[in-house]
Amino acid sequence: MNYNILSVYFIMGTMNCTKDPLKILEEALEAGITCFQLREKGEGALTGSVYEEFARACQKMCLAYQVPFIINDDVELALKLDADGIHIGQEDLALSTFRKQAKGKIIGVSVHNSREMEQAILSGADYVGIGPIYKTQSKKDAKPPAGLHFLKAMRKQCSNFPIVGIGGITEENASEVRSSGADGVSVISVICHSKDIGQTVKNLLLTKKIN
Ligand code: 3NM
Repeated sequence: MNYNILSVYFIMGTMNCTKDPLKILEEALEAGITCFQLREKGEGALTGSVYEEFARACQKMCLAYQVPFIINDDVELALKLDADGIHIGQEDLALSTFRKQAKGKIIGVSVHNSREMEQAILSGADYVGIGPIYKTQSKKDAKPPAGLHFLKAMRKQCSNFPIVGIGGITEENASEVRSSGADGVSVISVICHSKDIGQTVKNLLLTKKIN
């Protein structure tokens, strides 16, 4: 997997949006996000055919911008739509099912401790999401912030493995997340709630490893 796709990794579901989600996605794609994950989860999430239609619309847009389209958690839909990949949590345990059925696709796994990190790599993940780095409002069952300390420790443990940081990341703190070992930053609210999505994405793209 090309590490560069993790650089500015936008995650969104309709429940994260206060304006038209497809408009938000289009603005983010136009500004240069490097990856998109559909995460239609939690209160008010779309289901059934409406969910599938929305997913197809997101996929079509990502394809137009040549940006990978990843689906959170839903192996069945990811296979049905021939998505570019799937992102799973520790509870989802879908890695082997997806890998068997979808060779060459991207698989991301959320990890919260050293053992989970090791397990994800052994199971064949392509990248891991480490978080929440900071406090987040976007995930109700988020664990307490892991901080940069954990990120640094995981970078040390696995020197070359692709890592994306997640949780409470903003234009202001993205550089320190990169400096602590993340190959990219994963964000929901800083883009979904931005008054100027184009500028926010550009600012995130400009953030760099310091040192
Ligand atoms: N996963 P925001 S934190 C989807 O820690 C998600 O695994 C997390 O949203 C984890 O950028 C999180 O608005 C929410 O903080 C990230």
